Amino acid sequence: MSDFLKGFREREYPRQREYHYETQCPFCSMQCKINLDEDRTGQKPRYKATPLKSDPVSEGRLCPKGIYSYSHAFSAARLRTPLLKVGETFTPVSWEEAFDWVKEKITSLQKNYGKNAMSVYGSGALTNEKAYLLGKFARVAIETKYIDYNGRFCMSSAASAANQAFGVDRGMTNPLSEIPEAECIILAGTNIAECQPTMMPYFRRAKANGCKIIVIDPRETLTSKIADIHLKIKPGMDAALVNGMLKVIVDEDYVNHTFLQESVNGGGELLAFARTIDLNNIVSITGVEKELLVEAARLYGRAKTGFVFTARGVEQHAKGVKNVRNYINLVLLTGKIGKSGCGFGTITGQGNGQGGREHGQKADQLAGYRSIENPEHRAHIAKVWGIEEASLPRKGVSAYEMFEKINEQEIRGLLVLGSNPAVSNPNARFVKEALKKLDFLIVIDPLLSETASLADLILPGSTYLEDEGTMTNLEGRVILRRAVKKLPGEAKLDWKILCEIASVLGKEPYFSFKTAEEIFEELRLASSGGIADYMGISYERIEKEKGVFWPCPSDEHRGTPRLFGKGIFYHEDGKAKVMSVPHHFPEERTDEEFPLTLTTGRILMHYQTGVQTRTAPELNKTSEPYVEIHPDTAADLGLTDKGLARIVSRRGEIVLPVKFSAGIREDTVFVPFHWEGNMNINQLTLPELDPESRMPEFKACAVRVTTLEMGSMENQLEKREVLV
Ligand SMILES: Nc1nc2c(c(=O)[nH]1)N[C@H]1C(S)=C(S)[C@@H](COP(=O)(O)OP(=O)(O)OC[C@H]3O[C@@H](n4cnc5c(=O)[nH]c(N)nc54)[C@H](O)[C@@H]3O)O[C@H]1N2
Ligand SMILES: Nc1nc2c(c(=O)[nH]1)N[C@H]1C(S)=C(S)[C@@H](COP(=O)(O)OP(=O)(O)OC[C@H]3O[C@@H](n4cnc5c(=O)[nH]c(N)nc54)[C@H](O)[C@@H]3O)O[C@H]1N2
Ligand code: SF4
Ligand SMILES: [Mo]
Repeated sequence: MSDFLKGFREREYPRQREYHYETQCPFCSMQCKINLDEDRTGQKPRYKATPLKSDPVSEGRLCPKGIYSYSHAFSAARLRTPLLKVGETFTPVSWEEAFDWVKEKITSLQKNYGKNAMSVYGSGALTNEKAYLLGKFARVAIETKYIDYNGRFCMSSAASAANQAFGVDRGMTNPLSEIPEAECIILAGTNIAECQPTMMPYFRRAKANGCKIIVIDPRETLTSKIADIHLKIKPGMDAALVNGMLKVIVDEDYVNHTFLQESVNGGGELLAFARTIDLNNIVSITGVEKELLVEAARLYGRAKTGFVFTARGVEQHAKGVKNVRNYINLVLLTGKIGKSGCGFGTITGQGNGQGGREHGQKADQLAGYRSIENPEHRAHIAKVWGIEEASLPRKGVSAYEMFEKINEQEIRGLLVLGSNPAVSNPNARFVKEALKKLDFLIVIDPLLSETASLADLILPGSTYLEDEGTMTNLEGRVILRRAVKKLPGEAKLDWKILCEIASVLGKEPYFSFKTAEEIFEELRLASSGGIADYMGISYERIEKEKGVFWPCPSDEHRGTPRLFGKGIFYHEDGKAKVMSVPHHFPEERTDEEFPLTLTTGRILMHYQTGVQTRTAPELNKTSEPYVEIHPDTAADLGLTDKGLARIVSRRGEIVLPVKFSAGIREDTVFVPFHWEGNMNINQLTLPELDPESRMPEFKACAVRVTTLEMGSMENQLEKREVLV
């Protein structure tokens, strides 16, 4: 029996009334292991999730999303048959009809408009096997250059910055177990207590050992509660704030000169730049207190060990890459890397945000973190796939830019797997309108997301309980999730759907996989010799060793829990790079008409666009959409706590209940992005993209907040017409 079938415990005991599933939470990058019990006797609560004590990552903890993560998988809302839109309504069809439809549509589209008229959109929620397969599917089955994924909105700025500075992009340079060894930790734009809650005890342990924690965030959050210093920064001003810290570190000489000389390029220039910084100017443009900034720089500068962690607060900006480069400058200038308790990390977001960005669903990338424009890399992958190198497409465009191409009708067909782009893209109104222009949209999803509701064909896919495969967590540890539950109705495994579409398109020989493990075996070969080298990682090893850290180039290799030992980096000369980052401001500055800065993010109880977590009544109960605003700002605007406010940007407007918080900056408002339709805050966000990573500016745009009676866009337009 194959490992895949062995995973089907339910199938092995068909008449059982109590079921036990060993799985892991599908949501964030911690990937906590779960024991899920299902009772069909009616004598106990139907589902009960408990943590797995032996899990070295979660150490036996689960957050509320993990506890209720069975909700969407067992939900009555699960899609059970393919659904074809006939007129305005979805009609159930057989898989045979669905595949015939797909074949006809893709073939005739490409005949009329060329191969690149069809496009593919993936996700960091997918297993490594599916992410890899989707990259191959786009290039070999569809033969298109247009593939990208939701990770573009997630990890791309940090990925570019780490590649530039270190020559490799692995979220954390060290395992979680080293966090308690640090004397000082900087948490910049990362709300770990709500977004990776089971990670918090590592920081509490550090604190108990005397570690000082510095939080950099425009708001007080559950995470900032553990801070010794909270720098309440103006959104978008991280690069400037770090320049202030660099100034103190250089002037007071906490620089590790030996390390800088031996292991880093660009040190001299950065030191000279830091000396020119005017601290008073930094204080006025970042909105933080000078004493606190200086104290934070001293704490980090003087500490013998330390970490800097960033997340989307720093990265989701039109200059997100430069922001992260500056945080990495802090690490390299003080030499706090490559040793125990010393390093850098971008806190990975999605369950497989890490692996999802390594194996080829990015527009410019092939498996093993290879480049699609590099002749040697192309040749390696072409050989593994058994195709001609010349037939491999070149690089495409980033996620949001795909929707621009859809709007221009250069792209006319789209297949989405594991994402809800109609809601998660910036400037969502534009994106929705663009989607409506497509000749056809195919969505593979277990649930009816807003994007799926716009589709011409929905294919019922799988959830984490049914689907086997590996996920790479925030530490770079590759872990295995077994399939434990049968699919509902006629739903199919995602990877089987891709293989069957490939087969009807005549590409069966390249997609004849029988199990997820077979896909992984090919991924190992494809990644071999690449930067993200998985060659030495097997399902058997992962289970035996409770995960293996990449790079792991051979069976004998032990894996790499900590990167950059002995100060050796991944650039050809073995050195890391620092660079000076002059100050910059958000792309859209506030003005009289739009005087406040809107920043967006997450809350504990919901996950992303909420499609999955909204199926859990327990999570819904405690969380409604809202706009967080300082009471003084609200008073000036005539707003009351729990009353309604209208929020208007240059791209759209939205009405939300008000939530007072004395912990947020007075010039800033915060809205979580977990809701669809007219509650979707992305109707307001700015599609300005980072020139290097193509990350949109989700974390800062100019808005006006008013009572309902005032300031609607229509009023504004009327006013303008009167003026004209
Ligand atoms: N509960 C929950 N957990 C999740 C998710 C979820 O949807 N819900 N999603 C997962 C995913 S995909 C991701 S990417 C991660 C995201 O994890 P995080 O990045 O930690 O989450 P966010 O809330 O997007 O942003 C973090 C913080 O950045 C702050 N911030 C805003 N603007 C700025 C700024 O200009 N500078 C600085 N320094 N800070 C700023 C916000 O106030 C916020 O507290 O979470 C993962 N975990
Ligand atoms: N304003 C604002 N916008 C943001 C962000 C922000 O901070 N602010 N953050 C951005 C970030 S970091 C991210 S990661 C994106 C996330 O954005 P999305 O990826 O669009 O959001 P999700 O809600 O995770 O959508 C996942 C969809 O895929 C389905 N799905 C999940 N797992 C699987 C699977 O295994 N198979 C199949 N077939 N389907 C599956 C779910 O049912 C759901 O419909 O949003 C981005 N958008
Ligand atoms: S959401 Fe993250 S922290 Fe919470 S249980 Fe799931 S994997 Fe663990
Ligand atoms: Mo993300």
